[in-house]
Amino acid sequence: MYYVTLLKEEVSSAITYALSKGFQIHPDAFKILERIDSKELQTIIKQIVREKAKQNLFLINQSDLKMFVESEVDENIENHHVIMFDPTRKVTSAEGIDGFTSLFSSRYSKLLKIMMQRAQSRKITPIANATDSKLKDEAYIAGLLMDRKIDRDVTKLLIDDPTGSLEVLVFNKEIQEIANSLLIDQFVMISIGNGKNGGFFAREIIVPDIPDHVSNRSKTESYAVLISDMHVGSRYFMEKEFTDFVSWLSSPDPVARKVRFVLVCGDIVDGIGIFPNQDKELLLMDIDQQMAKATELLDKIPKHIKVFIIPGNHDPGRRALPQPAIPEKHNMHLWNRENFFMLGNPSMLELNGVKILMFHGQSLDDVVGSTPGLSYAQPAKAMRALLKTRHLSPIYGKRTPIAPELEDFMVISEVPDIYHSGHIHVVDLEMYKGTLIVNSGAWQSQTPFQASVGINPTPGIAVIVNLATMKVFTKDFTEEQ
Ligand code: D5M
Ligand code: FE
Ligand code: ZN
Repeated sequence: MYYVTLLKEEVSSAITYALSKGFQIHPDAFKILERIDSKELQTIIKQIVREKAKQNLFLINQSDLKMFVESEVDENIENHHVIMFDPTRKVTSAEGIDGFTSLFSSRYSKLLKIMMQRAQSRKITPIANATDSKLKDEAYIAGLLMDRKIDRDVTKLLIDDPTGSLEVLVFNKEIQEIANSLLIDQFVMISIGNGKNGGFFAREIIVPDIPDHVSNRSKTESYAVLISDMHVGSRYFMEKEFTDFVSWLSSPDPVARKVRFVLVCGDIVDGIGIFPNQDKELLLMDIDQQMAKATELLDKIPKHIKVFIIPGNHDPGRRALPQPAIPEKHNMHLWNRENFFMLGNPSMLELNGVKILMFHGQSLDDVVGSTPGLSYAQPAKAMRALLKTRHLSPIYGKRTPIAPELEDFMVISEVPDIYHSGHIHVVDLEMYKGTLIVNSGAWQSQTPFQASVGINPTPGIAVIVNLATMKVFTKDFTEEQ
């Protein structure tokens, strides 16, 4: 045992343990034992001994240990972050009708400002003036779509601006297609003409949309990993796959070595009382137990990776949008970590210069539910529809609760390079006018509710973006690693 006595105490006791269980240690494995965190070594050896004994294998070799070796973090890879917007300290929530009025008036003026970048915006007439007089040839109105009726061959749009309301008829088939895909309460600009029997008809409908743009890039090759919807505490939470994902972040895999950011887009836990009879689907019946478990799992993410977490509709805290960060009392541990950032929903970040909009995505239910041609199978298309309205949750008073804030924080004022949502539990990627749209799936297998409404989730997959090239790919942790 001459060999052993030269080693650190923790190393020699780990070796003694393995030998006592009838194991041999390959000389190559010996060489890397000292490079493993000595505090963890005993646990690691015990785990390897247990696993290999089950398979009747009694030799520990280098490949068993490699993943536990602490490798140096490359300090040349940038990990710069700026939190550009976080609603946590901004939410006030005005009450009742006053709040609703100010929310919509803020929405109108923010979107009008975005629209001002278009040449046609110079021809905008206040609705009060449009109804007073005979129109000039090219008159535009701009406002929020309050209502839409489809009567046989005619679509009727009711538009509001701060000066009044106007009904616009759409006869043209092509324009009708646009009119019928608009989301209620979204901002639109419409070129109108005087109809034959009084009234107004639409010549053209313009939505705010985003401009074609070249996205910002990181100067050094670095990766952001996008995930969401773990639903810790649910019977359907895929703990093994999620743990494998977290271990991968510390592995010697060349991509993993360059990951500097992990973005978690809501539904961290399954919550309590979120839907009827939820308790039948829970393993952990207490919100703090659920958060503690989530914390324990996330805590294994190595310290050189920055983790940004926003809440979803299952997490503790306010339910109405915009949501402040998950309250500190539920997860003091994560709040106090240097590499963890607890943010609100939605939030905007800049990671190595790349602008990323994070929004859990509750409103996608209303978008899919009200737009012909959209489905849960392709959430990126529904996300694109929101991007075109330059608003994350326009539809007021349906399934998505929206707080009557004085300012509308859900307007997409700045064009993101990456637009990240979850909620639908289906991984879907799309490039739209220079913005990478990502729906990051889930770590929860199909629930009875999802089965009953025909939602087929694609859980256990991480979305990985190279911030230097904007190339994106997925890594499936349901496959044998
Ligand atoms: O949402 C999980 C999935 O369930 C996601 O695909 C949206 C869908 N979902 C959620 N609520 C509803 C309702 N009320 N009707 C139809 N589909 C719904 P999660 O937020 O994780 O529960
Ligand atoms: Fe979810
Ligand atoms: Zn959700």
